[in-house]
Amino acid sequence: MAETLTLPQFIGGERVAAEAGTQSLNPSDTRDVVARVPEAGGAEVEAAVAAARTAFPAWAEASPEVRSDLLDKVGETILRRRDELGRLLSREEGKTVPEGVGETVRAGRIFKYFAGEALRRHGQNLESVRPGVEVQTYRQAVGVFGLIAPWNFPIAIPAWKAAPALAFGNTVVMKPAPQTPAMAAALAEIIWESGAPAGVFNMIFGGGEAGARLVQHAGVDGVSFTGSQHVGATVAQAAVSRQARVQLEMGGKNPLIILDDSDLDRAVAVALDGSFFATGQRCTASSRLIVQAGVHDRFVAALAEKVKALRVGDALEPATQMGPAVSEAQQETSYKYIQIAKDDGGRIVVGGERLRLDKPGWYVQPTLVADTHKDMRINCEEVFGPVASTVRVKDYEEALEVANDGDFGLSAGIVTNSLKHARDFQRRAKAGMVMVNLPTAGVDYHVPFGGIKKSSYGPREQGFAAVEFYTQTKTAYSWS
Ligand code: UN1
Repeated sequence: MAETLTLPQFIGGERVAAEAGTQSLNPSDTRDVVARVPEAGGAEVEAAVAAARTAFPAWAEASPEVRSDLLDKVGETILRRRDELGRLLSREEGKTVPEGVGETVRAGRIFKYFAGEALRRHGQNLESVRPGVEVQTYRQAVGVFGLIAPWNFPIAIPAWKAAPALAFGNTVVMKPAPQTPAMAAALAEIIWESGAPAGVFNMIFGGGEAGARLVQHAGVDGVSFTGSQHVGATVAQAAVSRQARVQLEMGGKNPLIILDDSDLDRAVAVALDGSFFATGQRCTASSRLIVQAGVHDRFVAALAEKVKALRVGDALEPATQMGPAVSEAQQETSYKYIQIAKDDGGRIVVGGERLRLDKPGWYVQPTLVADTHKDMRINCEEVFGPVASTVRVKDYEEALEVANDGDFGLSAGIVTNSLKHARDFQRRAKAGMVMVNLPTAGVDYHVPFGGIKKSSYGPREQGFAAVEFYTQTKTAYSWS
C-alpha cells in the first residue's frame, strides 16, 4: 500500500502541524489512506487571514514581473511533475490516470497563462468629453481572497482560482475540499517552493465550518466558490451581507441534443464522454440526452453498447476506463437517483445494479435510463455520477424547449450536421457555454467559464474574463 501523507496547514509561511482531524481515502481501494489532515478551527482561520492581510500591500505593489515569474515557475513545476501529480490525483479522487495527468497539465497551463496575464495591460486611456481633460482606468488588486474549491477537479479548479488572484496582486486563503487534501497540499507546496513570499498564499483544511468562518471573515475581501448550489446560496448571502465580492460556480443539468441528421458515431462518442468520463462527476457533464425520434432507438442501442463495454475499475490500473465515485456519499447518490428514475417509470438500458469488484471501493455501474419524461426528478436534479437519461422529442424546436427547461444553465450541447440548427442553438440555448458536436464537458482555460440561472453567480471565471473578478477598477481624471 502506498504511503499515507500527514498534511499541515499552510499559514503565513509556516507549515503548522496539528492533530489530524480527518483523512482522505483512495476511492478505488478504501483500505489505502491517502492523507491525514488537521481540521482548521477559528484560530487557524484567523491566523491565515491575518497572514494574507499582512502580505497584501507588498504583493500588490510588487512589479508584475515578480508575480509573473512566480506563476511561470509554478506552471513549469506542475508540468514537469505531471505524471507523479496525476497519479496522486487519481489515487485520491478516483479519475483514471490519463484524466488525472490531463487535469494536472491543464493546471500547469493555467499558471503559465496567468503568468502572461500578470504582465498585460488591463487599464485604458481615454479622451474625456471635456477639453483638456484626460481619463484613465486602472485595474487594482482587491485584497484577500477566500477560495473554496471542490474535490472533482482537485488541482485545476484551485489553479484557476489562485492563479488569477495572485497574478493581479491579491493574496489568498484557500480551503480545498476535505475529500482531496493531498492534491491541494501538493499545489500549496509547489507555490511556496517556487518562491511565494510568506502570507501571499495560505491553505487551510476543513469542512463546512471552516469554509463558513472564511466566508464570514471581515478580513476577506472576495470569495470564489465552486460546489453545490445549496452551499453556494449560503456563501453568497454571507458575502453580500458584508459587501464582499462573490463568485459562485455550482451545479448543472446539462442537456445534449441529438438530432436525426447527426453523425451517429459522433453522437455516441460525444454522449459517452460527456456523461460518463470522469465518472460523471463534472458540473458540465451531459446528464440529459434529448434525442430526436428518427434516430432515438439507434442512438440508445449504440450508446448502450459502448456504456456496457466501459471497463470500470481501480483508477490506477491502466486498463480502467472509468474510476469509482469519490466517496460513499456520491456512490449512494447515484444509486438513489437510479432508483428514483426506475420508480418514476424510466427504463434501465444498461447498469442500474450495484457493482462489486475484487476490492473495497466506491464503484458505480455506468447507467443509461431511457424513456424518461422531461419533468421526472432524474431530469431536474443534479446526480453528479455516471448516470444519463434520454428524453425522446419530435423535432428541433421541442428539443430546444426541453433543453432550456429547469433551474440550471451551465453548458448545453447539440450534435447535428445542420448549420441552421447549430447556429440557432448557439443563440437560443439558455446556458453559459454552448457546444456543437462536442461534449458539454471539457473546456479551454483561456476563455470565460460559467453559466446562467442557478449554475453561476457573479463575474465569469478563467481566461481573459478573470481580471473582472480579481481586480477593481479605478477611474482617474486629470487636467493640465
Ligand atoms: C470541464 O468540464 O472541463 O466542477 C470543467 C466542475 C466545473 C469544471 C468543469 N467547475 O465540474
